[in-house]
Amino acid sequence: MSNQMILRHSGPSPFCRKVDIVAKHHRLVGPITAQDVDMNDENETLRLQNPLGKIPALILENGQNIYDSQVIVEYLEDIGNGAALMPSGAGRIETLTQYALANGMTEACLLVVYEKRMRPEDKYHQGFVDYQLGKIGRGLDRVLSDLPSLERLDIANITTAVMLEYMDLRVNEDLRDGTELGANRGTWRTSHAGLADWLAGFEKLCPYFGETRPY
Ligand SMILES: N[C@@H](CCC(=O)N[C@@H](CS)C(=O)NCC(=O)O)C(=O)O
Repeated sequence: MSNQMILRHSGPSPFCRKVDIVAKHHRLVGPITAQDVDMNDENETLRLQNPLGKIPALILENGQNIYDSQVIVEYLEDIGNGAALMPSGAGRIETLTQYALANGMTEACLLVVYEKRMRPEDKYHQGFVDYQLGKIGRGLDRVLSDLPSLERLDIANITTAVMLEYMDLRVNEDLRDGTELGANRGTWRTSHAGLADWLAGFEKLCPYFGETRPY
């Protein structure tokens, strides 16, 4: 039995970045050792730790494995020292819904990326990508019309900010081809310019955002 928790993760993963920010906020970085995952390795122990083979997964001191990121966030919130990030009281359901939207948009972004990364080129299915891009586009509209509060750090504004920068990193919803962006940052910054202002405000609120940026 180790007295360290082990976080199976990868730097660019948006779900891992969300967990990293929550761990920093709750001053839990010390007791957590981050361990990179090789997704292409069939013998990767992650597949035993989390049968879904997804990151993040957290191995507790007693050997128990917990996943997915939403459960890990709840766990860190239970044992952490920082102010609560999960909502309570008035507005709780609204904040949880904003959190669910940002998580769902992140899942859709990943499906766009995986369609390119995991499928042979001749099997690339533009209709499927467009279906995911529809979710992302409508989601951006909704985030803009129902901006997560920046009064204090919470799980909705963290997850939304991480999702937007993941789009900068990997997805350009206007190119409609699922390509990785490189220098060409996400066109959401022009199509939904108000979100760029919101993100700048979030960065001022969250000291861990820059520290966890994977690029
Ligand atoms: N719902 C999961 C999603 C996690 C997820 O999809 N992680 C990606 C990396 S960002 C992954 O591990 N993908 C590998 C796979 O889908 O097999 C969570 O919130 O943790």
